[in-house]
Amino acid sequence: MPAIPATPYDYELPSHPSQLALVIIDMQRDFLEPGGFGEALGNDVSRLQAIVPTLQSLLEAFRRHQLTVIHTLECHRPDLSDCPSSKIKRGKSSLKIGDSGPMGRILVAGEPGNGIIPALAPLPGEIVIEKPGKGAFYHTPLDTILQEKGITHLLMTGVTTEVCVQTTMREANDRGYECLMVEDCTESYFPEFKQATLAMVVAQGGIVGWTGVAANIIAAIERWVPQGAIASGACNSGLSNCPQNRL
Ligand code: TIU
Repeated sequence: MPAIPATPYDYELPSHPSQLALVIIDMQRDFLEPGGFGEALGNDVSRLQAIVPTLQSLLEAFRRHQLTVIHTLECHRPDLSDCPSSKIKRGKSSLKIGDSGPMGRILVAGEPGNGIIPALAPLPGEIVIEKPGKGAFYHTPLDTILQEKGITHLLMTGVTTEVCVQTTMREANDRGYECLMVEDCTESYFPEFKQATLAMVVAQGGIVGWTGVAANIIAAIERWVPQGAIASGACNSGLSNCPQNRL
């Protein structure tokens, strides 16, 4: 089986390309642009932009070869019935979840600020998971979808490294998925937390999984699936945000 150079050792790809998915966590305006949830929490959101071109290249490689792509959004229903009061109350910001900000209501599904940034907007056929928690498996159909599609290997990307990306990777690892965190396709508001997360994932012989870089993954995919693999078409709307694919 082809393998990707990785830490703590090579990451073996599955026996068939249909068993691999790219998971893009929460690349939303709420986290990457001023006026959203990330800034309301007191963060400098500008530093998350750095990964966008590299993540675009990885996404394009997956699209070119018709491999499975899964986007997630952290969001809540407009009535906030899926948001624990502890999450609303947490922090000292004057702008809380559900409040109106410059990009609409903070972290509420369907608001302009809650959408995925245009550079990474989902295409028809790509899976979009709306999640109320930090982990993408909590109160979502993600595990069922992965099982139904026979997916065993996940490449983890997105923001923020130590919050939603790491939580999701740990959830996936406990469920038996072989996960690799893509170092240059994930970012944190705190560079030291990103480095710490990468280190703790691979410690103890890969206790949570692997880390690797996008260029090595793209090169491996180009060698592995030159003809393209599996299309997961479910949405024929032609709309770039493909809302009916949201799960
Ligand atoms: N605050 C922070 O770093 N992250 C989040 O609240 N959500 C995600 O990581 N997506």
